[in-house]
Amino acid sequence: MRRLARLVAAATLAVPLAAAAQETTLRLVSAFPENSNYVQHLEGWIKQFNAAGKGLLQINFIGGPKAIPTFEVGKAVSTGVVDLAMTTGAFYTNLMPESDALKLAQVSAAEQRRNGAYEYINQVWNKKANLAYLARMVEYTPFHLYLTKRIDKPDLTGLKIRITPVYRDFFQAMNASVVTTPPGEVYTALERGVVDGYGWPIHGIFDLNWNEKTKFRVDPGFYNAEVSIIMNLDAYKKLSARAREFLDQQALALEAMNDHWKRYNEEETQRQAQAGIQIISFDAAVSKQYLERAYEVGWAGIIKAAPDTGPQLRKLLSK
Ligand code: 173
Repeated sequence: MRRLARLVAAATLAVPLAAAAQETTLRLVSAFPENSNYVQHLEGWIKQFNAAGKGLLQINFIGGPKAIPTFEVGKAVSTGVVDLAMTTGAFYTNLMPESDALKLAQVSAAEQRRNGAYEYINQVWNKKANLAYLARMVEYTPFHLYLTKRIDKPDLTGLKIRITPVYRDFFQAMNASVVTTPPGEVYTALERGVVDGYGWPIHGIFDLNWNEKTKFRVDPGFYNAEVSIIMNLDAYKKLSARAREFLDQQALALEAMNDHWKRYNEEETQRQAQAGIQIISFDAAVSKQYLERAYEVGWAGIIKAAPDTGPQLRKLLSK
């Protein structure tokens, strides 16, 4: 009996082990905190990815900035410490300054696949940072300036504002003094009065309780918030043709969900109003100047830092 039980155990073990030998598991980290809506969106995708990819390809979600700090995630993917990341270009400008250009896109991710932008992005990302650019999972989302103090014109003289590279050139052009922090440090900076405001998309300020410290939102919003999935290029090339095809399909499916943000942004805008966050807006002429200035200094910054690729990115990403 005991020998039979052992034989049965060995036989049932042998099958999953054989299957596991065919299956590749990719390690993924998030540069955004684990309690952000981005991670929620990501986890829904990973769940169906793993269900569909059984026996072929799986994703193991390692965690957020506690695993790898926000501004070190790009390097970790580039060097193969992890295979995949959910991050944004502003977080890996230390690898390639033009990564931050994706925020300036005025054409959709779907259009970027049609007009050659996606291909060009991959060429540049491959060559400069050993990265494959798989999919854009956030778009249709403006950034805003949020404040604890009122302003009546686009002049931030005397104000200290939390930034990432996304906002640096624009806020500095309005005379702000700036301090760079990852998302995970915004609440403490607000609480301690270290900053008088911050840049962030129209959605997500409730995820980390910033609403508690936010009095004003400046309209209009500007740019096009980008969150994407990037992959270590060697890990991508090492996949079997079948696994790579599956991954590409799944990436496309993630990107195809982006209409979600249109609805979500409307809900979040209402939620901000209900929370008593007041809107600061300017007259039509000043608003127009505000937006034009945002793009003008945004592209100038990219082209200065990356004169070799900036102009072509501008051509492919602008309307
Ligand atoms: O941290 C940020 O403000 C930032 O750069 C960003 C970029 C894309 C989406 C959300 C935040």
